[in-house]
Amino acid sequence: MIHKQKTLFSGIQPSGILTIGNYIGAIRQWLEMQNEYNCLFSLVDMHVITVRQDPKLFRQQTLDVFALYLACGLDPNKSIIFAQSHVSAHSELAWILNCITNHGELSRMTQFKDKSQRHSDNVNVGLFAYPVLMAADILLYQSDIVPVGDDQKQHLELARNLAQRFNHHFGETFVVPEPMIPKQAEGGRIMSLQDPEKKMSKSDANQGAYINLLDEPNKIRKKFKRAVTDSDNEIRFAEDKPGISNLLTIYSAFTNKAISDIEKEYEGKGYGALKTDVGDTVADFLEPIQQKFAEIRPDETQLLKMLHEAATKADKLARPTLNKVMDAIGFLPRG
Ligand code: ATP
Ligand code: LTN
Repeated sequence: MIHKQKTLFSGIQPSGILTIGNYIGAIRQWLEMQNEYNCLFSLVDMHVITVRQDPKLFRQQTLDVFALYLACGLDPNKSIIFAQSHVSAHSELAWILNCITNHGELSRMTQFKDKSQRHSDNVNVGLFAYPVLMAADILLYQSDIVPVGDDQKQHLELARNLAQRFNHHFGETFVVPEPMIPKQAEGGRIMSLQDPEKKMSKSDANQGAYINLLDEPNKIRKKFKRAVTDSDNEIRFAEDKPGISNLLTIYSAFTNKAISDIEKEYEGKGYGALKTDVGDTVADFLEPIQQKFAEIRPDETQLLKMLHEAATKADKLARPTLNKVMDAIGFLPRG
């Protein structure tokens, strides 16, 4: 179905090379959506600095992630693909939304609790207010739909609450966005290969825990071979078998086979066979993406030009919302 009039917003932090978790949980949906909605896909770089970054590396990584978006098949002629820091309305709206957000609702956020533990030497106010900036990203474009992985459910709920709260106090201003989250068995939450109770994350200190989209084929195979599983040797999707269930989810995502069919296919076979096949499948799937990345990544001038053009388009869409918000609050009009 075509929903040309509907707006979709999503973003990934360029905090490292994307993992297959990001691909399955987010990008795969984006590729389908870009033909059906008015899409904005952002490199949410302002979110990245809530954790300390090396400036040189950060700049490179942001271009890496942009080139990866393109290599995966996101099309700048169909969607607006831009860097959050290039559109200043994001931080302007975030400040305003900060002023209608309660301290208590932010201190309940799981990601904040997680990250402040992991970066206990740098628990900054930005990390705390991160979900408010995310709400600003979404509300600024009057987004109808936000496709994200399961870990972002709580943040999306906050964005909806803030939209409703603002509308209630200052009059109808924002569209209240709907989340679009794949179920866990459909890849809403891909787990770490080393600790299948934890989500796969590109900033994991243990490289064996994730497959990134630029990992070499042999490295991919090795990481899957070493994936942590249980010891009963039965290939079955079950809550008490998080390692095997995760491998089944990944295999299903990259082959489009139903998990129940994969279970049948592997009846009587050992974990080794499944691990080898998942490794081969993922390595083969990523090969053309890696080739495309190698082609486009070197031309930084071109990449920047594309980002600048997109930022101009995003800015044009964002300004009217910001003006409306500022007017509703009672700021003096600008000259
Ligand atoms: P970081 O490790 O830097 O916190 P991350 O790898 O968790 O990052 P984000 O940039 O926070 O990734 O997330 C980008 C998108 O990818 C979000 O929509 C998020 O829900 C989705 N995503 C991230 N990790 C997973 C995962 N393991 N499974 C499914 N979706 C995921
Ligand atoms: N918080 C998200 C990234 C993110 C995002 C957004 C996703 C920032 N702004 C707006 C969707 C819409 C994350 O860490 N995964």
